[in-house]
Amino acid sequence: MKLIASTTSPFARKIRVLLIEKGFDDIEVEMHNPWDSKDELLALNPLSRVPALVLTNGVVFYDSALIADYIDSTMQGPKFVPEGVNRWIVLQAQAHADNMIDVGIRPLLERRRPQDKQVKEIIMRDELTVARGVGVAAKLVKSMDAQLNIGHIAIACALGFVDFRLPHLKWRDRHSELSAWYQDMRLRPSMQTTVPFEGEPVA
Ligand SMILES: N[C@@H](CCC(=O)N[C@@H](CS)C(=O)NCC(=O)O)C(=O)O
Repeated sequence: MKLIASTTSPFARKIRVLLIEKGFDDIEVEMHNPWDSKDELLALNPLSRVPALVLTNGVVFYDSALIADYIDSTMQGPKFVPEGVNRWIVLQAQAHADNMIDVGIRPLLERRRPQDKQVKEIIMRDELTVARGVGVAAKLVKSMDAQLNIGHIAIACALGFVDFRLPHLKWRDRHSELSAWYQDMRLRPSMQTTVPFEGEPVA
């Protein structure tokens, strides 16, 4: 089995953290820059996105929620997607975090365009949405059982993304409880070994 990731992708980070928390820190992780759309990545995921999980039989899964579910359902170790009512709360937390990142990537891409072509309204609207999303994430963390689950991991990776890409949002100023929770999450070895960085290749 091999995980296709990038050094910066928060979605790939979620899967890397999950694997480490489950005790599979020796799974091969291959870094690609999805924005380059090189043939090696396209052969695995024609949509040119990370993460993708390559199984030993050659089957490739992509979309981080599907990969997380597959890993949690089929691999040994503690469970991070609970059964019962909690399941839906936890999966909603994951969906919320993933959607926050989806929205947060847009102003990032907009800012990469030449300055005179950037649409400031798009940047402002999307950043405001992310800021609101952090507020909802704070409520979701409070609503979940304390035992670590995929919702916690997803929210932590989304906050890591905001710190990395949108630090000017200064979310800690408005969410002290979430900030304290995230401080504990950040210190977990799984989070420490997956801190995003602009390396070679980047995404
Ligand atoms: N819904 C997907 C989103 C994956 C995604 O957007 N990955 C980004 C990196 S953070 C990517 O590969 N972007 C390249 C592109 O969209 O062309 C998931 O959860 O895996």
